[in-house]
Amino acid sequence: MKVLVTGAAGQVGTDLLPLLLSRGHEVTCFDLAKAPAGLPSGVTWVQGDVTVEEEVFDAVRTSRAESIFHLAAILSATGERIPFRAWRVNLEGTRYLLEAARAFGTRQMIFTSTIAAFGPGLDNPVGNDVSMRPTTMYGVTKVAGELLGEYYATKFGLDFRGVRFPGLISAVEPGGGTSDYVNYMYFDGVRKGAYEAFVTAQTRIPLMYMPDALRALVDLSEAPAKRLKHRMYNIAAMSPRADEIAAAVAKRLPGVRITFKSDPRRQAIVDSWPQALDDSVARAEWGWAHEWDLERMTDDLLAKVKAMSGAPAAAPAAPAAAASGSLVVRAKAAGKPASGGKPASGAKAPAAKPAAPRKQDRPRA
Ligand code: AKB
Repeated sequence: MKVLVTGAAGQVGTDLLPLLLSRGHEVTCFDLAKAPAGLPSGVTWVQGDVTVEEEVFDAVRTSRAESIFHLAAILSATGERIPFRAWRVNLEGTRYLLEAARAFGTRQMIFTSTIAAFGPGLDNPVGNDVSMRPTTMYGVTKVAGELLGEYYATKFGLDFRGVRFPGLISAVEPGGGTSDYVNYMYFDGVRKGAYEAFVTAQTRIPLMYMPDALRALVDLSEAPAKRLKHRMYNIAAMSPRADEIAAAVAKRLPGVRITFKSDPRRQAIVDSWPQALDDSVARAEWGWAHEWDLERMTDDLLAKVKAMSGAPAAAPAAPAAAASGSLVVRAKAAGKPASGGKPASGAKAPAAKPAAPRKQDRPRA
C-alpha cells in the first residue's frame, strides 16, 4: 500500500518507517527535516511544512497515498512556549492534510492524539469517551484535530482512525514534550550518570514503550472497519511513578544519580493529565494489547542507549552519588522557567543541546 508519513523524522516516525517497510508498504515521508543519511532505498522523502497548504497538497498528490500516518505535531512543553505556532502546526496542518486527503481520494488517515487531550479532574483510569477539556494548547489542538477528523469521516467518508498515545519512551530523542523526563532518565543516566527530573518523584502519567506504540498504529490501520465502533481510542501500557522509573534505571546502572526538582510550569502540565487510561474499548474492538512493562522496557532501552553511546555503563556523576544500585530522591522547589527541550515539528525555537544518542535531524514537519 502507498503510505504517507508526516513528521517522519520525529520520535515516532523514525521508528515507524522500518516497520512500515517491513510490512511491504511503499512509503513517502514528509518532514521539515532533510532526508536523513542512509534512507532505505524505495523511500521517497519530501521536505516540506504542514503549515504550507500547497506543500501538503503536493505531498499527498504526488505520493498517491492510500493511507496517511499523521505524526507531525508540536508537543506540550513547546506548545506552551509558542501556542499559536502549535495551533498552526497541529490544527491547520491537520486541516490541510484532511482536505488534501479528500481532494486526492486518500482512503484512510491514522491520527495521533494523546493523554494531553484530557483535562484535569477526571477519575482514573480515564475512559475512552469522557469529557475532554484540556488546559494546554497541545491538548486543545489534539481534541480539535480528533473532532475535525471525525467530521471528515462523517461528511466525506474518510476512514479516519486514531490513538491517544501515553508519553512515549524510546531511544530516539523526543521533541518538546513534557513526558520527556522519562526518556532523559535513560539517556542522561547512561551518558552522564545523573539526571535531574523536572517533576516530583510522585508524578505518575501513562507511558508506553515505542514498539507497542508502533504496533498500535499499524494494527489500528489494518483493523477491519466493521469491527470499529469508535474512531479514537485510548491505548495504555503502564503508569509508573517517576521515582519507580528512576529505581528501575538505578537497579541496572549502579551509581546513577536521579534527582527530582519540580519545575512549576511543566509540573502543571503533567498534573493536568490523567494518571491512567482505560483502554478496554481498543482491546475489545481491534484486539489492542500492550507487550512492554517497565522492567522489560528498562532492560531493552538501557541496552540500546548504551550501545548507541558506545559506553558499557555510565560513571557516577559526582563523588556523592548514591551507593551502588540505589536511587537518590531529592525533591526541591524550583522557579526555573519551562523549557521543553528540543523544539518539535516546525517550531522555530532554538534547539536545546542534544541529549539522546539517536538524534533526529531537525524538528518534525
Ligand atoms: C508530551 O509530553 O507532550 C507528549 C504527550 C504526552 O503527548 N509526549
